[in-house]
Amino acid sequence: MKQQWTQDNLTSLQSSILAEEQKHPGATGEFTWILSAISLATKAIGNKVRCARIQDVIGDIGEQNIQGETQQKLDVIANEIILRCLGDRDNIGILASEENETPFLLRKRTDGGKYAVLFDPLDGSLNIDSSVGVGTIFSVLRLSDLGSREEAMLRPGVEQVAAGYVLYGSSTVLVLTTGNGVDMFVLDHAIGSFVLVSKGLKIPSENKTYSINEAYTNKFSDNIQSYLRWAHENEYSSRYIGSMVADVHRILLKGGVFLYPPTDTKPEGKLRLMYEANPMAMIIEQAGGKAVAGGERILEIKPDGLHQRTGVILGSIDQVDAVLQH
Ligand code: P6P
Repeated sequence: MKQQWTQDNLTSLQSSILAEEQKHPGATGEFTWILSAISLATKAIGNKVRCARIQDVIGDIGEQNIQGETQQKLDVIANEIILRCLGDRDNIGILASEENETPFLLRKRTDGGKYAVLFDPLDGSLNIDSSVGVGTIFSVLRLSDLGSREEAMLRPGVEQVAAGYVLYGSSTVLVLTTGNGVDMFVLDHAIGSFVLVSKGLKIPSENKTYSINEAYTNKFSDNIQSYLRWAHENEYSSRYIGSMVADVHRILLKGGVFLYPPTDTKPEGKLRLMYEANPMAMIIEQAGGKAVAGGERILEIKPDGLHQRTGVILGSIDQVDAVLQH
């Protein structure tokens, strides 16, 4: 199906979300309130990413985060920008970040804190010094009756009410789903707004491209190694950037399959379930694709920890199935 690109009328992120909310009687517009904070925060982060090397934002801060990864200056800056922009949204009960060991319990559900927003503030930040595309990934959950306690947030990905990412690449692209398909916006710096460029994105099939870090081939399971041998013998091409948002965005637009499987040194996988795999899986499924961890649907994994990791295989249904057949 030919990709539908809409540039004939100027639709901003806010007007697109408001139009969507009007389809739901009783919608209170509080969703727009959260997404406008995400829009503001990611515009500010994009500005910092674009000024890397001009402003002193490159390099690490000499400390490790909860993940045991060296924190980059921009990781901390991006994290603080998001916490500031989202923190004063009075319908957010919990904020949870890759960069912080424990979530921020802002307000109880009974005090209006109805949503949890989980995010990776700057995924792929180790690539910033070489100007490779990096991104912010976010997931929105409605809090259960457990109020603002952490358990209220540990819900399977099928319960997400919204998911999205912002790719700070050659253009600044926001991809968003609120459960009714996937829409894509590009930041028009001339007017300072994310403008709608595609509604109802559908992931193409029949693109024989895989995206995986082949340096770990000998550490993958036998079935992944068997798949790679088969792909090499069947005219597949390989594309791997090492920045999940950039790799997944390419898969969303062009098709193919992205894999970050468990290895013998990372038996639970590397990517985090709650704020990387789940939001990406919701976007890919909403675009007509498939997202699994081994044989299990990622969105049905029952989380038992905020920072738990998972294997990831996601992309076009035909390409994910080609992996699973090995
Ligand atoms: P590797 C970036 O550090 C990240 O978390 C994802 O953005 C990316 O997909 C993955 O790790 C790359 O990991 O082991 O291939 O460098």
